[in-house]
Amino acid sequence: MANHTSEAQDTAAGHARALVAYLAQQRQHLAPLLILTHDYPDPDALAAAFGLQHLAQAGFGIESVIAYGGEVGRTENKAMVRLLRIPIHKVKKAWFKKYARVALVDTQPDFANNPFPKSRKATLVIDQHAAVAGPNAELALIDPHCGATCVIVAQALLQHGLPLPPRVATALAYGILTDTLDLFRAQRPDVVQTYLRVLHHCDMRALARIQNPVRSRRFFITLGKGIRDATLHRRLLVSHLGPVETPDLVSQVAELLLAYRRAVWCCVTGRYKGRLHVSLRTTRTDAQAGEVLRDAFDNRKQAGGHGPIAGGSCRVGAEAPEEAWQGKEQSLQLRVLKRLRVSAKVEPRKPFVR
Ligand SMILES: [Mn+2]
Repeated sequence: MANHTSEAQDTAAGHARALVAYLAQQRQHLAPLLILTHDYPDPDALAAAFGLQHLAQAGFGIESVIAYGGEVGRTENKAMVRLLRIPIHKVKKAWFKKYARVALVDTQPDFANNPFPKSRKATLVIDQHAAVAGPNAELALIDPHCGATCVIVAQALLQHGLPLPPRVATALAYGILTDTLDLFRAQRPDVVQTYLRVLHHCDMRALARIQNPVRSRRFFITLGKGIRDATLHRRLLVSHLGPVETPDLVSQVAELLLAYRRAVWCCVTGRYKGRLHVSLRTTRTDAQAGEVLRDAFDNRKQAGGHGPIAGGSCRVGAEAPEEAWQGKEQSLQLRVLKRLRVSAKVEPRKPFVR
């Protein structure tokens, strides 16, 4: 089959049509399909995978398995998987031999945030992140303006006219909400319309429980450290969490700290299993945080993002001495400061310590 990459358009409808047509045409050849999310999957990735699995199975009789690398870290995401009974599995290396057909959602074959073998061609790619090069896939549906990857899948489900089970609808609604900051970042009317159509089928009680989960003591200990450690360099708030229970805490703390009235940018790091995880957030909706963070890494492929959201990680080594960790944290911080043109002469201060 020829390579085919659809261009971004005014609505996700074209992509949704292409997805439905592809599944219909290839239905005899796609099973068993491995649906792969990015590592440490977020609600959008989980919803896109769950929605695609339902569309493939209920619409076309295509069996599939959902897999992810890393962990489901955030308390909200764990609640989402548990309450909506999303059948996800930790990916095993052998599965890339076992499954001839692999669909990537919310990520792309050459991105560093998934374990897909870089030399291999994917069957299907559905993503909202701008592609540096055309993804190596039989069908690539890339839409950088759709708000959330699961919007493409949701539109395909609605177009096909399948009944939307509450579990799937709830996942899709939550995926759209989290990736668009409660629709604030929904750039197109069709994103909001898709959300409203999906919301109609939601389990609102489950949605509320996912959005307001009970949290562990460890969460508050890490949050406390993040607050105490935070330093303000002009409009950039930086905090190094040290060892974290899950890398997802890094982005979560970054999002919480960004609410500080004097912060326009927030950069948070955390150490986890030999890697330094970094999250960068900004209140500037027109900013390209991914570009800023990529410039701060030795290897640009270790970071990525969309709009005001960026994340990345690099190896330091589980046995590395404290100085090595601190050195990496400081060099990253310096590069972000420089990239955001914050003068090194500005005296940083700790805004949350008396
Ligand atoms: Mn996404």
